[in-house]
Amino acid sequence: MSSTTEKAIASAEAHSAHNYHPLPVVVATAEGAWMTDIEGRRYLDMLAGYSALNFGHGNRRLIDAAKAQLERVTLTSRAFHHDRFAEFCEQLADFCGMEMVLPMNTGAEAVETAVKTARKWGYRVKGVPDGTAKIIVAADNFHGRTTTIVSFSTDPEARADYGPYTPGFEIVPYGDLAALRDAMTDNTVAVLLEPIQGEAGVLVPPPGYLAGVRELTRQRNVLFIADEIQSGLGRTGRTFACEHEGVVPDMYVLGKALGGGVVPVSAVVSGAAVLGVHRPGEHGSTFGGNPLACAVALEVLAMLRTGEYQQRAAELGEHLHQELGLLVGGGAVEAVRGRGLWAGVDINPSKGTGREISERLMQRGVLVKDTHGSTIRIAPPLVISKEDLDWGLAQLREVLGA
Ligand code: IF1
Repeated sequence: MSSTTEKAIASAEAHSAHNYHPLPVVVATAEGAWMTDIEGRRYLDMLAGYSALNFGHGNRRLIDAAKAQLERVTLTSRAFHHDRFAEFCEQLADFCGMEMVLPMNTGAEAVETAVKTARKWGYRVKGVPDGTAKIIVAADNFHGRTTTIVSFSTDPEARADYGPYTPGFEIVPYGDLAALRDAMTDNTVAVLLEPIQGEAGVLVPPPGYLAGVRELTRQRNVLFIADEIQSGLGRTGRTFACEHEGVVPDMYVLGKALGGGVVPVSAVVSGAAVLGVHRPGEHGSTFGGNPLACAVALEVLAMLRTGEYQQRAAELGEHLHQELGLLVGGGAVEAVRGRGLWAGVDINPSKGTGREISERLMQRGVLVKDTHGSTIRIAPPLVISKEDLDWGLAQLREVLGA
């Protein structure tokens, strides 16, 4: 590491809370699937901002849409209408096959919105006695970092020392339909799940699970809330990860890629009977649904409408999983999970921790992120070329001595 990079990192450490432990790279510019650091070294981005950068860095269409909107109007607050709002909500609802949208900014805010909406729906529509609503979630979930959301996390790192915790959540093992059925009561208003668990290590549920959840929730008049913040909008080779099982939830929670890697944009999308429960003043956000956010997200939707990104993720994803599959059993890799351009790779601990593997990949010009000890996550921008993907995989093989 050179002194310029060292200085930049030392300064960040001196002046920011240590709630992250970033790889020692200081990015200055980026384009497509590539980032360049302050010393001119280039890196292949195999993380894509946890799927926020599905369309790559500096995507021309998205930057142009943002620039055009910057010159018109950027913020009005929801105290007034603006001329991109209706268009955005109409387009997003239609794109999701739903009726209503409630726009927010970050993923955690959208999850909070889903939780509040489900509770209110439970009291006003389902008829659950006030203050008794229960929401069922899965073990090893990751839905964000607000006080309420970490209340139903099972990850001590994310949860410890943040109590007292919000009640009203039941945790069941992910992928276990019987446990879910047993946990349901008359007070259950919703089941909130990631259709593929990201932070847990890109965990794909057993076949039939999501369809089973859909069936159980329908039978018990319970809302099925799919947190597609990371899995949605092309990543898995389909628009939504739920589609792999032909499942349509009652509510989509979207974020990350919806903002095109340009601005934070999140939303809850559902039928009118669900989001229709809110009345003026009962929920909101200063920035949610702002003109700049709507303009960028509208361009994201136009791009996704063509299906080309989903197809790319499906094709390149098949290639990625084929190549990673070859490493399994060879001593270096214990397991590979995922769908589309999204993989969790369990490294044999004898090869190093996930962090060590990530650092060695960084030295070779590839950026990934570890999770839970010996797992690394691979999620390149969907615009990555096959050649670049192959080059990145070659670096992984080198680092693993495979
Ligand atoms: C961090 C993980 C990824 C998410 C799902 C909601 C949110 C997230 C399914 C909240 C956010 C992020 C946040 C980021 C790390 C990251 C992450 F490792 F923690 F799990 F992507 F894999 N639902 N995921 O994945 O969205 O409020 O952040 O916009 O450092 O917290 P947010």
